Amino acid sequence: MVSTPGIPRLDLARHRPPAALEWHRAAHATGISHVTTITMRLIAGLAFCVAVLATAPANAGLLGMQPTGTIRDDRPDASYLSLATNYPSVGLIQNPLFLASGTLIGADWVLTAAHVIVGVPANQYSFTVGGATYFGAEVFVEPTWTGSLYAGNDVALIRLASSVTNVAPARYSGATSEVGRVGTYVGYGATGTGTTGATIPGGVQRAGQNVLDVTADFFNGPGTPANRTYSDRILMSDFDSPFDPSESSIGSPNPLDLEFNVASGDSGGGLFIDFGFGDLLAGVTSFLAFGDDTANADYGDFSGATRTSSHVAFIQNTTGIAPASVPEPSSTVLLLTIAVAGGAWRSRRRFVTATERSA
Ligand SMILES: [Ca+2]
Ligand SMILES: [Ca+2]
Repeated sequence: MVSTPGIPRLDLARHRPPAALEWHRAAHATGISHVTTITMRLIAGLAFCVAVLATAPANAGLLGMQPTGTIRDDRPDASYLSLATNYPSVGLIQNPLFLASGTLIGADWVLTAAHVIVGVPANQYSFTVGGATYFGAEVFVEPTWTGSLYAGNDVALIRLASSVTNVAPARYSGATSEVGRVGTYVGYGATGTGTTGATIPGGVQRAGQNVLDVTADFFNGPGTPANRTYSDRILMSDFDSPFDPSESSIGSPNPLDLEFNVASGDSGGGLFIDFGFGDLLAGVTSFLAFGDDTANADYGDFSGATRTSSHVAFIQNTTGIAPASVPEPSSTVLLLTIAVAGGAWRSRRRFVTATERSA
């Protein structure tokens, strides 16, 4: 164990909600139209704040007992824990400051978030997977990482000092058709429900799902804070509530059966997508975004993950491991894809038009 209990979590500073959010709250109380409400939710989202998801380690007892990630109030914990058993390649990372998550992508390679790498010797990173704990030999941070969670470069690799032989590595994806698909987030973060937010420390593997509604550049616009640009190298989903559709900011307001939001400790965890050929690792959990002054992964908050498809060169050049090959779609599937994409484009266009009208 290389962790040091008691170090504060590394959440970024929490800011007051923007004026636009206050406007939303006031207007919503008057019962205005749904379209206008969505528009204002978007404006609130434009100024969202983010928090990194590394978390202070719980004590040993909690590590053995507590589940992870925020879940629907009306779904059993067991369903999320059960889903996680399909993703044995996602392991627990610990460094001297906090616990986080990572995914085994080769016998001795772990893909995680750049902000999980904290500048200590490689052998102070441990990775627990398949019932055993391994230690780092080298760490590699994406060279374009500058510390900005908005820039979409939050990925890093740990080369383990010894190989994992009892867990099949995940295959990572270079496919760029992630938006609109269902993603499965897997990690070791804190837990709670969409109503309470994350209130219980992490340390146990959990998985949940969400639709990857947009890439983060969707939020660039007049409401974006100065000197900030949201990157299209980030996949975003929102935590939809089964009780209140107005919690939704992007995509459908209806939650998936096992709707989920990442929370502290899920940093570096895997985001998996089935493009039709089995689950591939398509993202690395990077941050929790929020527009309500509470970075607690409650309903209405967002999950942000760095796309593996944006970092194939870094991953392949460092590890020698190529992305999974995704077969070319047949003509029928291709036509269907175009039809779906056309529908999404029309939907987005209406959305943007509504925004412009209200501005
Ligand atoms: Ca959602
Ligand atoms: Ca939504």
